Amino acid sequence: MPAAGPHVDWTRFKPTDRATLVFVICAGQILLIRKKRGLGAGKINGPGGRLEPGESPLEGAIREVREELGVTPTGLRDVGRQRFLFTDGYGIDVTVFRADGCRGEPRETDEAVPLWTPVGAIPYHEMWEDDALWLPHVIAGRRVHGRYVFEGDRMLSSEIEILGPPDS
Ligand code: 6U4
Repeated sequence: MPAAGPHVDWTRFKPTDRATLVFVICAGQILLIRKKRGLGAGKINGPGGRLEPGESPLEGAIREVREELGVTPTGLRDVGRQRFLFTDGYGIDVTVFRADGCRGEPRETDEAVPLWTPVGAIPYHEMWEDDALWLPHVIAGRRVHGRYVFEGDRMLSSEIEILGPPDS
């Protein structure tokens, strides 16, 4: 991973889209998905997606988990914000939530295949490159803010700030 990458003035960052990611973590397992379409199709990630107009991040997070896996996440806490700028100019600002459970049994949909995974066996090599930098902190109970530049699938630079535990 390069220590330095393209210089970006993040104070002027205007994302094309705002989105969410949700990691349900309970009983030593984390609920991941194999994404079937959209940005990052084929990769493993948490459920989530772009916000609809007028929707709050919390509302969008719950809606996306319902749409992608047919379950309702419970006990969501905001665990930070990850911002991504792609070299083609696309930008996405992602609010990340941790959830302590879900109502129902996750099932495969047109958008995703559910993968309950032991927290000690997360397949980072099949995920976006940035996840290995910040998801371990979320699992350990911390909040993390991050800013990344990508060229397609390749991470060119990263800056992360590790914060304390989420407000309860
Ligand atoms: P459609 O196909 O319009 O329903 P939607 O589910 O709204 O798609 P999607 O899935 O195409 O949105 O893209 C947004 C998702 O991609 C968000 O959940 C965040 C995720 N994402 C994008 N870049 C990422 C990255 N570098 N690392 C990461 N998640 C990323 O962990």
